[in-house]
Amino acid sequence: MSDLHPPSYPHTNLTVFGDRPFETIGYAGADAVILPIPLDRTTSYVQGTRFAPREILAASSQLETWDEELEFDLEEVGIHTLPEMELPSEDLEAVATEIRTVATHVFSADKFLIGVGGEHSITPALVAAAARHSSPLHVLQIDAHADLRDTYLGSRLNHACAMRRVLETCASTQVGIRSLSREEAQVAPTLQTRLFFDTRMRRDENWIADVVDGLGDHVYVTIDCDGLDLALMPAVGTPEPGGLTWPELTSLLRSVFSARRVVGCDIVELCPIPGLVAHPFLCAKLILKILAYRFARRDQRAPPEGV
Ligand SMILES: [Mn+2]
Repeated sequence: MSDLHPPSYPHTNLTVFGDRPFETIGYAGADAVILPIPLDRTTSYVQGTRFAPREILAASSQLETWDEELEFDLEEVGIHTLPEMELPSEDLEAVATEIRTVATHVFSADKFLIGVGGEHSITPALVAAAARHSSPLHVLQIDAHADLRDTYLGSRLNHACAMRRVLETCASTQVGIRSLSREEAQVAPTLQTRLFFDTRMRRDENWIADVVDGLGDHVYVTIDCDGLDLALMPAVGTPEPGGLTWPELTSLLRSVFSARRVVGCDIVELCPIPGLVAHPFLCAKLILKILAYRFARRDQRAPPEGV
């Protein structure tokens, strides 16, 4: 069932992606919908993910609409930014239900959803909504952490359990992993997931092709900011040395979007450092690249030979 009206839910501020040059269209005509979800409940080391959506949207006003890599103007894409969710103060089950309801509304209207977190606990609800619309779904996770714990600090909905919950919905591929517990390492081979450890990616120059080959037809991409090189992205609550460079991340995404139908994505775990705009800007630019890879013509999207 498709609904041309935007989902209705409690919300706080409304800052739109890219400011006015991008906001050319209302919800009904939008190809892509941005949903700010400022969840900051189970972050285990440093808190601050609640500030990420508004910082990312504020930074996005500085973006150019022209993508030089694909020679594509983002003004050709109908982008609609929904207001920032005001999440229920009760338990995380209520939060997950609210996120799943809103996301289901958007996916049912056949729109490409970009969830802007917030902590990683938002992902299972977004994936559950995406899987109802596009099945079978496959999740590609970019992250330093495997997030495969069954419970953490007494909760199954903790951000350290995000991928374990995702695997209750669909299979996954995990990229950039360099931090996991012994319990996670032992259980991983029994789960429907493929792990690409950061150390393997350093040794295997064909890792991007291997990642893409193993994906299903319909893909959801979840990007935890700590999957990136710590030197590039220190604004995270649980930092880990190593990680993907910007060219590695964008090459991977370009290949995935070129080869598969990506139905939605999220960017999570940014923990802005006061006074430093580089990290929210990186996330805003990442959204721009994702939109270009998703909506440029197929012949523009294909990576150059040999990449
Ligand atoms: Mn992580």
